[in-house]
Amino acid sequence: SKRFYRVDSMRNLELFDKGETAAQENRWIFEISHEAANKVGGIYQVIRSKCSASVEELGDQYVLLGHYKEASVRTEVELGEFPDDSPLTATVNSVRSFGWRVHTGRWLVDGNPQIILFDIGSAYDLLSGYKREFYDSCKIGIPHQDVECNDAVLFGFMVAKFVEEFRNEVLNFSDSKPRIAAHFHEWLAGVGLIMLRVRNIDVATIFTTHATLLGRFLCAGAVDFYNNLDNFNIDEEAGKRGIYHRYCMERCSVHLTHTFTTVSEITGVEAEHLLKRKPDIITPNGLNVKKFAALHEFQNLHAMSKEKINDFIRGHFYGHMDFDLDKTLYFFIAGRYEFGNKGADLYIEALARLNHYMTASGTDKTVIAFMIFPAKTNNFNIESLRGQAITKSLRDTIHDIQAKIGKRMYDICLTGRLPDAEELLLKEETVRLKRCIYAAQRKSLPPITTHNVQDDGSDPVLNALRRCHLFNDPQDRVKVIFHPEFLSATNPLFGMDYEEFVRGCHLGVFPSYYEPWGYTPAECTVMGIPSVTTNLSGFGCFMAEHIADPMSYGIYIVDRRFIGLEDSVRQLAQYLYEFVQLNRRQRIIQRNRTERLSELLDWRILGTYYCQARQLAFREVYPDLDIAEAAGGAGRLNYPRPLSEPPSPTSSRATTPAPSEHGSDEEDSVDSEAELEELGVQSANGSTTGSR
Ligand code: G6P
Ligand code: 1S3
Repeated sequence: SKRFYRVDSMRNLELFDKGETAAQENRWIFEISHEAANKVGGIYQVIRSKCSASVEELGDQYVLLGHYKEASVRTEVELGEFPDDSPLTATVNSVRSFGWRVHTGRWLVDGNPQIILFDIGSAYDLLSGYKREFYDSCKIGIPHQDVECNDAVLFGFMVAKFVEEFRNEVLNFSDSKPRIAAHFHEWLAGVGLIMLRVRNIDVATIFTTHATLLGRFLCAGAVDFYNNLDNFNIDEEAGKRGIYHRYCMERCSVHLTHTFTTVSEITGVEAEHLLKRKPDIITPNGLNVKKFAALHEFQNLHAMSKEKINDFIRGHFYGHMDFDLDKTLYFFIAGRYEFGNKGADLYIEALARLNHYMTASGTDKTVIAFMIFPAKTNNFNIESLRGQAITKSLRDTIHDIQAKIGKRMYDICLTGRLPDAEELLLKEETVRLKRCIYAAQRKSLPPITTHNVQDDGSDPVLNALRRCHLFNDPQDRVKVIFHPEFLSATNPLFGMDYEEFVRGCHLGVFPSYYEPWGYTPAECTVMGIPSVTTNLSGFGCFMAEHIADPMSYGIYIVDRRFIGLEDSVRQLAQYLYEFVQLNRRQRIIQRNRTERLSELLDWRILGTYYCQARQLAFREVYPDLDIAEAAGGAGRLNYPRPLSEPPSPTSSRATTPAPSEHGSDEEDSVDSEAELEELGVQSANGSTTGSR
């Protein structure tokens, strides 16, 4: 199973010299995607987060090519021309002379890379000619009504021509033979790769798929996907779904590229069956860890963000605040609204069981489970807005009274005596408070959704909540809130962006069925928030490979591959229940451990797989050139069982942070040296131990 990749300590010779080596070698890297400076989904996150590491490695030898979308460009890109002595400028001028609108500048993200954006509208007249050439060269016909594919053809032809022109121009700028790599992401960008290959342009090509078209479709239906990978009649399945031409574009890109990569081993196996080529290398997705790094502050950030969520909860549950916020845990699921693929079905089912376990055990804890998926809505619902208004009014009233009491107390103390109770809180202030308290009464239950969902009757999350009877009843220990919109700082209910929200939660729950990588749990990890993932997600498998006991590091991996659905639900419910039983100290220890995994997900480490992928392609295209090994050094990144864990086989079952011997109260003491070390506090013998 390790045939695809190994994580090594890869501070290799060509990394991080800001492109000096690349410039000496006349080596140029183009990265091509529709999502460059264009926020659509996961690929945007891949490219954006990688920019910093790419520029550290390649400097201005690294160039992004993307699709010009005016609205995105306005906020994401600083437009401007490249220097006159750059071969890029000569190439841009050359393609502009065809009448094409080509915009250049720098993407306003960490690393600030050069970006070239093609306005496909300016080549629209050429579409039918391009489609004909495409058909003649690879026999793929694009139906005229498929606008997305038409756009892909225009973009692909423009990119291919640009790279071809660049290949010619760059010869005028250097005596050494150029090495050019063009790295294409996903089938939508594949036409450019196909055209470079069929036109025999001397460029090394890499193609990365982040999911297969057919895989996503098949999984969204009720299909036992992973047990039938070799049984599907793939041509027929693509035809039945009306995506045959798209699937052909994808498959053609995969077979024509010099190096083929996918983001995880599991998607590699999928590609082997559905695209009929085994990836040459796996390129796992990283993050720009520096951006999330809060050093020792991340625990405080958790507490601060949690307080903001508490405020929202006070408003949402007004009239029903019969649970203790200090003993409340926040869970959440978030992502693209693919109910089954993202495992929302499993999450809700497991929450229902957790509710039962908690009620039966008589716990005084409460779980509030958020579901954040964008769905069609008619704005926020009145009840949610009213809740926030009512608590705000109470807060403001108390604030006002508090200030007045303080002033009265001061004036009375100045006279040399202590105030009586009735001098402090006046009758009219009691009346004001009573009015607020009466306004905060309600007969109805707190809503299970914050918005008016358009397809309320058929919405899968709402229906699952109804089926499982999760209605925020007072006796429920698990309360639920469906927020059918992505979070933003301007949100009138939360006023928090996604990152801040995640920091304030206790556990991210992502029990996906179809998840080539899965950025959501990875983001939790670098913020020191534990999460649940599965052995069908690229991220989950990657973590399992590198961490001896993922659970004690706050990575819970649900088995969705080798056991049945009912058993997976039970396992998830059990994980959630075990998590609920941790006391505060144990949660703090676990968050410290989770955050320590960040290095494993840093592009500065994982970017090396991109390096290796390019080198494989370079070797094929330029066999006569001396190409250095990308992955050097030893030191496989490995996370052993934490020190404070009892050694195996005592814990034959992987454990969460070892429970204290003295019970499990919230403020339980931390006894062992190792646990003190985990907490980063002064130990009994006086030495200060850090968590790093
Ligand atoms: C962080 C803060 C602590 C706080 C704790 C709450 O660790 O630094 O001051 O007590 O969060 O943790 P909890 O898991 O209960 O939200
Ligand atoms: C895909 O986006 P998705 O959420 O549709 O690409 C992402 C980036 O590689 C990946 O993280 C995700 O699993 C895929 O599914």
